[in-house]
Amino acid sequence: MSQDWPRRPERLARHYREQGFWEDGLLDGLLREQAAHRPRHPALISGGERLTYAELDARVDRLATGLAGLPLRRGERVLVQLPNRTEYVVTVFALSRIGAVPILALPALGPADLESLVSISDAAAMIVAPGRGARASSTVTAKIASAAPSVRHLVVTGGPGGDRNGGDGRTLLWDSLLAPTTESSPSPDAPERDPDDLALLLLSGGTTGTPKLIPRTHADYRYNARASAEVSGVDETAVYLAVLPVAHNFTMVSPGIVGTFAVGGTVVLGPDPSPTTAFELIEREQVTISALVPALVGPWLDEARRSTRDLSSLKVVQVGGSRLDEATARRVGPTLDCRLQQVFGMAEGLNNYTGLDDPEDLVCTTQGRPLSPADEVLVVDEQGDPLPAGVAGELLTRGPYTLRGYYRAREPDPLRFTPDGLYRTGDLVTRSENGDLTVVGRVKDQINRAGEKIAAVEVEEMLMGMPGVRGAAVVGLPDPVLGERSVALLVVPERECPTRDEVREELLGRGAAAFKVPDEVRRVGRLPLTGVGKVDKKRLRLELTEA
Ligand code: OOB
Repeated sequence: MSQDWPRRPERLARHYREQGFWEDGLLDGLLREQAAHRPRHPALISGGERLTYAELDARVDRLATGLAGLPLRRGERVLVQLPNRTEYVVTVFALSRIGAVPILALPALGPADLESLVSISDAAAMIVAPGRGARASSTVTAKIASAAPSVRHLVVTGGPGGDRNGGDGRTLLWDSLLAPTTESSPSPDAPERDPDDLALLLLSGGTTGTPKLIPRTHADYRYNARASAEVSGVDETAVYLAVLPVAHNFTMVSPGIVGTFAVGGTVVLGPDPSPTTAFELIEREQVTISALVPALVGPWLDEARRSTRDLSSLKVVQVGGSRLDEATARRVGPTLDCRLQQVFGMAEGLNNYTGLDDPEDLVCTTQGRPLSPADEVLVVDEQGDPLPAGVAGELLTRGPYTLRGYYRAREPDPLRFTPDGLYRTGDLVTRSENGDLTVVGRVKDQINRAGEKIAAVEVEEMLMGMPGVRGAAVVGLPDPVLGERSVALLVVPERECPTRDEVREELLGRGAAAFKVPDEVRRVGRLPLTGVGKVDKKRLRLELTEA
């Protein structure tokens, strides 16, 4: 397996172990450990269901037994696309328990994305929720599963409105995989596993058409989780409310679900991110911490002024995923009567946090500092030379939980990694004398729409496929609500320019996720080009914002 992804050089790995950054445990071991320490402590609350650590751990065992019996084997990849429900948590930890590797797919991903994830990873199984409209109905998923030669099993969870059968008779029901509980039922024989093994594959925001998979190990993920819990003040008394999709790295590990389990706290899964749903849960479950993207902050603050819910248990609201503007940041603390914590993270690894005791100004104007003393960060100019404090440049990083290369990348990618193994984040930042980072933009060609990342090239390629389209460029423009809205510029010399509705139809028809449909479609005479003939996005953005 090890040739599928680059491990850390042995010298660094030893250093991370000796310094205590990497411990010996495995990802699912976190639950086992808590089930031993505090069996009756509430671990997971979702819908009407409340599971203690002992109950959650036992359910993970039951599913692990069922999955092992399929069979699924150590090291095999399994695509998981599930909503914020108990099944997601049980599935991820059960796969981990048998040494299989979950690929965490956000619910918003469309069939085209799922198809390429399955094909890059040769996934042996897909575990999905039943049909939700046209997007990824079981029928569509069943089609993907049967077309992909590697996929042996399609597992569908139960649930309201579920078309329980994919139509081909091969579909298994998630519930049917739960092995019966009997007093004597042994835990599944845990296969030999190593903390340095692959634990999860996460999805990169991506700047190219094909999605990239991020290899994360047991040791690196556990460290990310535990250290994040500490800087977020999460301990066994914490009640973490997950409102963002559970498959997002922010919700998983910063400190999220895994960080909360690492210290024996309680996780509450919110079925949707609306403030009314969230506030009801905060009041009922005495939630202490939650995590939002900037686009949700405004609606939360508005609702807080109207709402009669008691939110006094809330101590920390984390905001990350894209840039939070200072004015909104300043309203969070007073309106919700809690601490704001900005989180600047990436599924590739590096997490930055503002401190809970930092002065107000710092919390509202910076995106925090690296989580670990072992995180190396550099801010460099276009030649790769380090810049002094206060000067904006690209952020490069290397550390105990940051990847060294993507999963099954054909060759080392000099655009994303330096020869020394530093990850080029593509983020433009400034760093203060004290090491606080402020995100000022991106060098990579990606649009950050309300925290969802759109690779411009991918959308451009689809637009170029439309009749009469000779040139296409997609750029992000500042938007007060979305952070960035996506604008498609089309060169259509000889016929009517497609309308936004036509573009939407085309993209959805090609299986694209709805958030990738441009917010605006404009016709242009030509696109500005750089010296080497690439579309000059910098100039384009400038022209558009000045226009
Ligand atoms: C998180 O992870 P991803 O992988 O979806 O996106 C990472 C990218 C960063 O490279 C940066 O461009 C942007 O999202 N970003 C921010 C930000 N947090 C992320 N830009 C400005 N301000 C912030 N606070 O988005 C993610 C992963 C773990 C924790 C938090 C966020």
